[in-house]
Amino acid sequence: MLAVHRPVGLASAVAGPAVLNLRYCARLRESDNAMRTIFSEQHRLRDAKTELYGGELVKPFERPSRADMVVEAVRNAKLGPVEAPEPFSMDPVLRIHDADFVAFLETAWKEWSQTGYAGEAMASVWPARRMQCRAPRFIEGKLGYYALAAETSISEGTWEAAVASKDVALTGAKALVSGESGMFSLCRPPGHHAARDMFGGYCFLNNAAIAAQYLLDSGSERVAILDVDFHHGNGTQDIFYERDDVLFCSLHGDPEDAFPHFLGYADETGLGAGMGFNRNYPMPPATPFSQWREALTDALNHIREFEPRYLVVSLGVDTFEHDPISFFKLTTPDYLTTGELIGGLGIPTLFVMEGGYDIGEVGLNAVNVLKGFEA
Ligand code: 5XA
Ligand code: ZN
Repeated sequence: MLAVHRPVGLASAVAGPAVLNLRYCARLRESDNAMRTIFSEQHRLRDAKTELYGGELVKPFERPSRADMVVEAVRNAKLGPVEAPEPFSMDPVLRIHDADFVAFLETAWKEWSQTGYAGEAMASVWPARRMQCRAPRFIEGKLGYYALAAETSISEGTWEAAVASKDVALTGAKALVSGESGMFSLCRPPGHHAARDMFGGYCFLNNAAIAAQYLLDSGSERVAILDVDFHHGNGTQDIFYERDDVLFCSLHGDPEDAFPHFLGYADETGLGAGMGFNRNYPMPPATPFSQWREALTDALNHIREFEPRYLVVSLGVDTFEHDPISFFKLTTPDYLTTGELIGGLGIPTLFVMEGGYDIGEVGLNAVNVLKGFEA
């Protein structure tokens, strides 16, 4: 990618005295190319035992080994250093999520386990059409009020893992502000389905949205979010739908056929000031890379025209041909091309991990995007 935004320290060192130690220069160039990965061991605290899938309670597809496979692939590929996140306060979270929703997430497991229920906390009743849309007192009702889907249980440690995951995103964002040109926030649990006041689709706090808002709050006028996860980023769309400072582009399985079903159609283009700043690219079952790439190219053109200071990529690799819960046909080499195309924008970019459930390949596919970006 274009070296648009070199870390300040390196820039001044490179422009330093005329006589330079060549080995030192080579090391500088190496580390300049290395992409830093932010990763928290705390992700393992999110280790639910059950997911509602096909009418059965199964072992969740979104499991700790996913992130472990990705960080192993990062290390094997020698992509760059793997660093722990720094802790942030809840202020950046509250810029995106409602306080009552955040309080609910924080206490949901305790409230649920105190009832004496044997299983994990899952929504089973909703404020459906013509019912009252308000949060009741009892945890069963609260779950239905704040959940957008039933598959995602809240288990012990979920809140702590979600908090660490947003720190992973924010640490990556902070590094961009300090001058990095590309960062990988290996978030888990993922975030792009989480709306202002809803969890579901394995997501609790919207890491990408929190990072994007942090980048804006750090003094940039415009930030773009490109969501390449197989599923529509309904939460991110919902959060920024009426705003013109964030362009949201999402490539995903057609909601006629794919989760989350009730958002992600092409005619959702934004509202009010946000009109024209939301672009959805729904695609049908068995979509091959050739077709997906056309959508990506179009989205990248819109991002280029928007001239954002930063780009946040919701990086899901459940577009993979062998993903167990999705239906696109991307192959492992396609992820390299994807990274190269994104890198061609020359915009400082934060990659935020979202989905991808082929445990054997999730690491290689994610790392291929990052390697392509760096190429
Ligand atoms: O990106 N979102 C996901 O991968 C989760 C989909 C959940 C489907 N029940
Ligand atoms: Zn997904």
